[in-house]
Amino acid sequence: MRLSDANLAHLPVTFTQPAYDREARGIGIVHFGIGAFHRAHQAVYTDDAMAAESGDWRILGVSLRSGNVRDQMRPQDGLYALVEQSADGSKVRVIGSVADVIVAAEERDRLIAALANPATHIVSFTITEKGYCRAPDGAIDFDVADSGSVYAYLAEAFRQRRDVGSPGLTLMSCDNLAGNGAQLKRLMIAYLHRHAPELVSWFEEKCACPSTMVDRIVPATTEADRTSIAALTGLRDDAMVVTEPFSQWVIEDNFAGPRPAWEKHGALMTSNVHAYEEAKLRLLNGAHSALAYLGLKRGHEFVHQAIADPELAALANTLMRDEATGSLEPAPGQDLNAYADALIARFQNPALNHRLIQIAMDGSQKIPQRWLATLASQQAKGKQCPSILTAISGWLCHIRGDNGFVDDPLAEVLKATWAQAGAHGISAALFSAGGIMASGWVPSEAELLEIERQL
Ligand code: NAI
Ligand code: CS2
Repeated sequence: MRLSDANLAHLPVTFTQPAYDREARGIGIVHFGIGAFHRAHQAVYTDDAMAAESGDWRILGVSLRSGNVRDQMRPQDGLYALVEQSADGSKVRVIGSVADVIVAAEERDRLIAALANPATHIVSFTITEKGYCRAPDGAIDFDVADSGSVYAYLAEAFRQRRDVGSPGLTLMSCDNLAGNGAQLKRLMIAYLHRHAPELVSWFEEKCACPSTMVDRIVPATTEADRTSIAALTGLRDDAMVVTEPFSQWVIEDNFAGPRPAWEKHGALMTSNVHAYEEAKLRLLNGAHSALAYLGLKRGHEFVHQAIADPELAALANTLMRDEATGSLEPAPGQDLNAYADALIARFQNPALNHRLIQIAMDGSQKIPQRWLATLASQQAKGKQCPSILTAISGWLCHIRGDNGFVDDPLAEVLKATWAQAGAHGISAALFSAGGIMASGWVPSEAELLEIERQL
């Protein structure tokens, strides 16, 4: 038996179920990239908001790549279990905020109609760092953007909304990018300038792109997870997600129209997302990536194993408490040392099997905001970051293929650079001026040698 509206009654009473009439609620949000994170984060805040008050805030999920999630969720009427796991055990609830999932290329008309529908107020994204089609210098890469990215669908919807006088949309990025809202706006305008210049002023006037800081650790779901939930519920659930008890969402209070009252359910609305975002990207994600590459190098598989390794624990602590913290201007009341304590505890969660190889993915898209920003800021203060240099050497080993397949949009370029530069030139070839990873950080000769000494 499969989880579905009809089978909800079969669930143990201890499992929280959607506390509203799902069929009576309309779609108000279109979400691109309905992966595991969205289902454990934004969809949960939205489920809470709909349980507490009226409002048509159901979510139409959109996949730009495969039909997997559609095929997992549609037979379940969009329902799925959220399993919070910690050393104290697991807590299960069923989420009802997702109405359906479509594959963009297969249901283009339905997608455009949903985006153009005046009842749709918010378009949100968790399409990964690479989904925004940025070139290494941050500009839009039209080779990628013109092959089935989000931008074309949005442009068509803008046209239809403008032509009938419908209100603008809020485009809300929920990806781990620095200034994610501002980046999305800049890239969308660049796309419109090339493909629909007549829509630029409408977009700028009518639409909003708030930045957000998003945080909840959500490992990719495994077959073992699905087997255990089926044993627990007696129902098959292919769309379930596993996560930790902790969740945080900081949202810039900049919307083009109405929105769910997420702030009544734990989200923080603020005019200053920046400080939260930078701290999270440089401390949590910075340490995550270091643990990923160095942990794999030392034979670990999961985050909780890597953080239990005394050498890596020491490195993660130095990276967070000295190097990253030293590069930041904390917001009033933001205690970064206490934050680092909490992050270590979250990394240690023994019940969360977060694979290092999952975090190791897309390093070329992640390292700039996780490490290079810290290096540049500390360099401006005349300081070095030995832990990040060690982590960089771990990444270089990873892109060399030491851990097997390299899942990265720039994998071929990185591999070719390795082949050309070799161990005594690779870091300069990548990070020095003109390199594909060049940034505000200008590595010194000593730093380059230190990285290569550790390869
Ligand atoms: P996932 O692998 O479950 O889902 C990724 C989604 O992005 C899928 O829907 C996929 O189709 C789509 N996607 C991938 N590459 C794309 C591309 N080039 N263009 C358009 N769509 C693309 O991953 P998950 O866990 O949902 O993470 C997605 C993003 O969410 C992360 O990259 C990160 O920015 C953010 N995030 C994830 C957290 C986590 O712990 N998993 C926590 C905080 C943020
Ligand atoms: C991880 C993040 O895969 C990764 O890159 O570092 O997804 C991390 O789990 C989240 O940002 C936590 O909020």
